[in-house]
Amino acid sequence: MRFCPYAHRTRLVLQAKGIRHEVININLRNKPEWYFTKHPFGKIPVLENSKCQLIYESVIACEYLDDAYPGRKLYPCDSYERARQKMLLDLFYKVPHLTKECLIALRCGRECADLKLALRQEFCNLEEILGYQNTVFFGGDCISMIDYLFWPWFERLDVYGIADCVNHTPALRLWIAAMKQDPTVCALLIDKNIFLGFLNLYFQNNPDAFDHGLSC
Ligand SMILES: N[C@@H](CCC(=O)N[C@@H](CS)C(=O)NCC(=O)O)C(=O)O
Repeated sequence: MRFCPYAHRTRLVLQAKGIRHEVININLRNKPEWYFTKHPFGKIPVLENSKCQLIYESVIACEYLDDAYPGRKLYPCDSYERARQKMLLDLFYKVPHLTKECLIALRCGRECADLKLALRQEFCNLEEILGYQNTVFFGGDCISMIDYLFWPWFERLDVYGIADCVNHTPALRLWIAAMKQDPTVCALLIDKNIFLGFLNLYFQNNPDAFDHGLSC
């Protein structure tokens, strides 16, 4: 849970909106039976509200939180701007898969030049959008939902060993720098050593990988 980019999205929104919550981490290599009563396939994240209603799929969960709770609205109120953020999200759909495949290839000592090339292409597309809009963030000059929905994969570039994939996208690098200044992003930054420790254990198939860095 602590290392899952999809769960990270929902935690960003909970934090940005100041929603009081409790996080329950699941060991994905040893899922508790009860968890399947929360999600049919035992995937994370799942939100459970005070009425015991369950919401899964990170993008849906984030939108639900934005709609159902007070605090600053992360999606724009304007219908077109909201639709535009969803179109941007659609453009992003290859990034989670490509970053994961790059990580697996690097960790398994496999060639990943083609995967990195494909990822760079996706980043060039995002770069073009920032250049065309001439804004720091994807939704404009202020951080908004789309930035939080993208962020977890960019935070992971370094620990995954693929930070060089943004070398040729200066606007995207400026966006990353701006994101790192955001109090919500800062509050949830994952300690690099703990993350690397998790990845080492995970790729050794160690069942305790998901508990790495937790104190009893
Ligand atoms: N589309 C889902 C993806 C969630 C997902 O794949 N989560 C991974 C962890 S990063 C998971 O639950 N894996 C465990 C499994 O597949 O059994 C979302 O956006 O929430």
